[in-house]
Amino acid sequence: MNARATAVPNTHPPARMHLFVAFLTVLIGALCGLLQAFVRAGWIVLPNWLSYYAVLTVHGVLLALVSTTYFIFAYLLAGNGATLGDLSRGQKRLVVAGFWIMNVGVVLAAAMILSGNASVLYTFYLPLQAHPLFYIGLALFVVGTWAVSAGLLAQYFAWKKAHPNARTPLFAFLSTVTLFLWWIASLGVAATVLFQMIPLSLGWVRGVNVELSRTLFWYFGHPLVYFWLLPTYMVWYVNLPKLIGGKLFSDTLARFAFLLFLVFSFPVGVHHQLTEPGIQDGWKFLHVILTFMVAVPSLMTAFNVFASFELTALEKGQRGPFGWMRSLPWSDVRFLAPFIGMLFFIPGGIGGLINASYQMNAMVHNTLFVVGHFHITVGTPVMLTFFGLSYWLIPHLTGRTLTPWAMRLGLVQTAFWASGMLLMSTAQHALGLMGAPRRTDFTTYQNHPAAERWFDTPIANYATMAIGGALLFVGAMLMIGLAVYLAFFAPKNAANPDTRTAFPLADAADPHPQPAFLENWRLWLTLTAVLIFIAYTIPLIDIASHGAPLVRGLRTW
Ligand code: HEM
Ligand SMILES: [Cu+2]
Repeated sequence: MNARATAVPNTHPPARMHLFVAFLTVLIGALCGLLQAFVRAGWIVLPNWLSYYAVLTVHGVLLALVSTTYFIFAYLLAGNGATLGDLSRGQKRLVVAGFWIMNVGVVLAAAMILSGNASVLYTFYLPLQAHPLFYIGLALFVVGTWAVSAGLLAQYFAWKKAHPNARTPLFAFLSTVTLFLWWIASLGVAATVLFQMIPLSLGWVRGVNVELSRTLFWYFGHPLVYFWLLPTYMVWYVNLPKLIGGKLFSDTLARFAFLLFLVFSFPVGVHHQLTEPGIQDGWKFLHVILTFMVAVPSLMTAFNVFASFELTALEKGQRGPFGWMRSLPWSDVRFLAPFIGMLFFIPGGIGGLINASYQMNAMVHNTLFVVGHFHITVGTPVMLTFFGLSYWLIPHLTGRTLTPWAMRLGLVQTAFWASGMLLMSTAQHALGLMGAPRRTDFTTYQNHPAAERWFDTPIANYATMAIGGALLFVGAMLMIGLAVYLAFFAPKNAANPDTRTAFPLADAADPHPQPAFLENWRLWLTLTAVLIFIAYTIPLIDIASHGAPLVRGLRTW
């Protein structure tokens, strides 16, 4: 073997399998998105056997819940392999078993949605009642993620035991925080699925406490967005500085920001329930205040990432306030795609502050504004980062190479996604401010004048949304085509088949050992638990003891 050859860790095969499913779900999810945008513009009418709400449920479930999770596990597996090495036999078994359990869960849930038995949207709020197999599928999916996470966490703790004096590589540290966050978050959704939804759908109980279920859902739902964002930030911290030929500004700051995300992601879920009666406003106030705390690690991240760009520019001899711009590799899709994602995150974050503000929330609640918001958060910063990542991760995992023409097509793909999202999300934000609701099939509300404006205003127009949606769809298809090419057809490195694209790991500019308390998991997990306890105990007791009468399940479709 060549001296420069990178040993292939045994995390590669499961990482490849996860990536495969991720792209498959993007394919179906994007098709649904296109249909939704066209239906709402009045351009197409779905056949009778296909309900708008089934399509919308597939879209939300597959893109937001499923594809993200598979992308994340693929990335974490590959990165843990690159920094910690092989999984033990037992760990690998857990990971592979988890992958298949997740798949069974996804197939069950998808089959129920597509057969019209689970048009409950991706939030599956009670009292909407789906077929029991939908909930069983969800439960299996979550259990599968627990197994994969357990394998990865076990790998980390085994590594730590074997290297008592070494400091954990940055990637593995950040990956561990992410997995802890997922574990703690998923307990909430598991609780409502197992103890409320499955018993209700099987007819074991006559009614359920809806407010309790929603609160458990959002206890999970907010940290869920951090489960998407943390791996995205990992790409920005660990991989991007290397790809641009520089260093991460501060390793310590990155670790600390992640710990703050862990702590502050949980006691904030009620900011999704500001319009709900049944939760006292004092608690809503507390959750809103804590929500604004999450801005702190977010700004720390923005600072750290842009400081890394600046540092790289200085090292390359670029000076002046815009020197960093001249030093970045604009024609490298592996950099450009995540970078555009970052740009979208600026209005995305501002929109988040609007949603979280008590009074402004009342204006935008349940309108298309919210849909615009999550397409420029999870739909762009997260997705474009995963897409950009694929251009090197797939070659890394398959031993093939990113050819120059694939790189160029990748830039085109990124341009389609970015311009499509710009159009679609701008239209959605504006339509929302004009009162257009989210989650509705085509309707003109009996030609109500307010609704007619949604079809004939510039920009704030369903047609703009649909044109954006079409561009996005092209972007998604190009991405999938390129992923297939990179996985199966791109040339192997002919000169030296043993050398594969490395997993790019940046050095940090602050090499001194960081404070030991950063790796004191007991401390951080306790702090997380204490904040959860403070934020949720009394509201949950209130909801359980003064709740509205139990409600029977409903099938509205
Ligand atoms: C081809 C690209 C996409 C198109 C054309 C598209 C289009 C749409 C449209 C028009 C809606 C609004 C439907 C309504 O409220 O009636 C929607 C909802 C949604 N989209 Fe997308 N989208 C795309 C990609 C994505 C991605 C990549 C994600 C997340 C990773 C995503 C997540 C969601 C979610 C969670 C909803 C809300 C579902 C619900 O309200 O239950 N979309 N999308
Ligand atoms: Cu939230």
